[in-house]
Amino acid sequence: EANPLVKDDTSLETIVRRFQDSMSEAKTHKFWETQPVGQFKDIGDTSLPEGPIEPATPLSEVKQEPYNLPSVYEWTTCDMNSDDMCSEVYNLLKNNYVEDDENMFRFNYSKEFLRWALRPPGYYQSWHIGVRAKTSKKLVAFISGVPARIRVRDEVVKMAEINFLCVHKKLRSKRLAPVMIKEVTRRVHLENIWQAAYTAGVILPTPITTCQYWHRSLNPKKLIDVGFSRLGARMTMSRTIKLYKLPDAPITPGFRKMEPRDVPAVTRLLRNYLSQFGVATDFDENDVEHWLLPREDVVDSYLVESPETHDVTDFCSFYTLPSTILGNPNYTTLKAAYSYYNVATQTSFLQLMNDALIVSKQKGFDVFNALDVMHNESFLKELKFGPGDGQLHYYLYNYRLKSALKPAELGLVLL
Ligand code: MYA
Repeated sequence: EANPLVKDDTSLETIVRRFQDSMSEAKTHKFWETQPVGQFKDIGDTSLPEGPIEPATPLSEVKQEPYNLPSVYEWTTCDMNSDDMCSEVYNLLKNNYVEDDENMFRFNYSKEFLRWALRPPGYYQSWHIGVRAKTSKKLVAFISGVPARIRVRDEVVKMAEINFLCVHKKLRSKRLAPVMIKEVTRRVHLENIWQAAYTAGVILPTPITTCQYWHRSLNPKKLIDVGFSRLGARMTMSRTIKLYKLPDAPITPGFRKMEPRDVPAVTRLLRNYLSQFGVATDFDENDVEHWLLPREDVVDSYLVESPETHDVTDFCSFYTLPSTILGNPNYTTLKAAYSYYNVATQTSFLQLMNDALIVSKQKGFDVFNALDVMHNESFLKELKFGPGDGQLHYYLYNYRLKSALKPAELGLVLL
């Protein structure tokens, strides 16, 4: 059956963006050309070795003072433990962060989500970097990093995960972003870390892989009313609602919420699953406790505990990331769940993810989103996900791969 989602790949905007993307290698990148990242001109050059592009330098050689900002701005370190500071970051992002190509929706990460995302084990406050206007003290830009271990092939590399780069709408195209990226790089270097991972909707030199978002309608009527989806050809509203109907409760016996006592078993399950991907997160028990234990309205994790053996055999998780609906008289917020890490060993992957859809529907989400990473391809079509118009490019800083990965070879989800 045809999937009636419109955030699909046939809109004029999408065709135009695809064309622009196809031209992007021809563009010059005045900033990115100066950085230790894979350059477009080197694509396909197999003589270049895999690994760090430039060596670590002695810490004494790292620049000790912050980079210069235009004189009307100043650096500020954002203490996410402070409610006021957290609200400032929240409001900057709520009004200025990522929108879809048609400017209909804008991410609205919650304060609790930001606290979770920015304070993992071993985080550095110095990597939560704001820019203020000197006279008004208003926060006008932000960039952040958190520490992570990421395995590339056989090597586990200490990295920074860079996220939430945002410049106020009124201050765009003034080359603030390159200064912010250089400043976060400097502060990461000061902790003796020389690599980073990040994602972006734009093409930069050079993606390690390009993933696609898929969307599973949970509340098709609302999605159509707000313009996220449209009725498919030869579809009525009532047929569409019936198409996406789900059972009231999960199907799999032993399916339950993850609890603190499950951390060791979930860590084993995940480590084993992630070991097969070319690039993947290297989770230990501390990481699993932080990133995967359920937190209300932030992250949800479920597992299957075998009713006979009490072994934990399967696991699924998703995070909560609403979007503001821009300029709609009837609705303000789109409630979206984003697939995070999922592992099936005993239950079929299809049934496990169907149970994830069922619980997310029960929790009031309008849509369940998933990237085509890891083994996700195997459930997307069958569970009535439709391809979205959003591409997500994954990047490594100062680490070269000999060749790009397929999305299915990637075991990493950034928030
Ligand atoms: S991705 C989310 C990014 N945020 C948004 O999309 C929110 C809405 N947009 C904005 O706030 C602004 O448009 C931003 C750019 C701030 C994105 N990643 O200041 P400019 C390059 C990297 O005049 P503005 C996320 O958070 C652009 O190609 N570079 O532009 C991960 C050009 O360089 P070049 C980007 O529009 C971030 C230059 O910036 C991005 O006012 C990972 C123009 O600067 C982008 N998303 O501001 C950051 N967008 O001429 C990299 C534009 O060379 C981390 N540009 O093409 C690298 C690792 C660092 C740590 C290393 C440790 C060892």
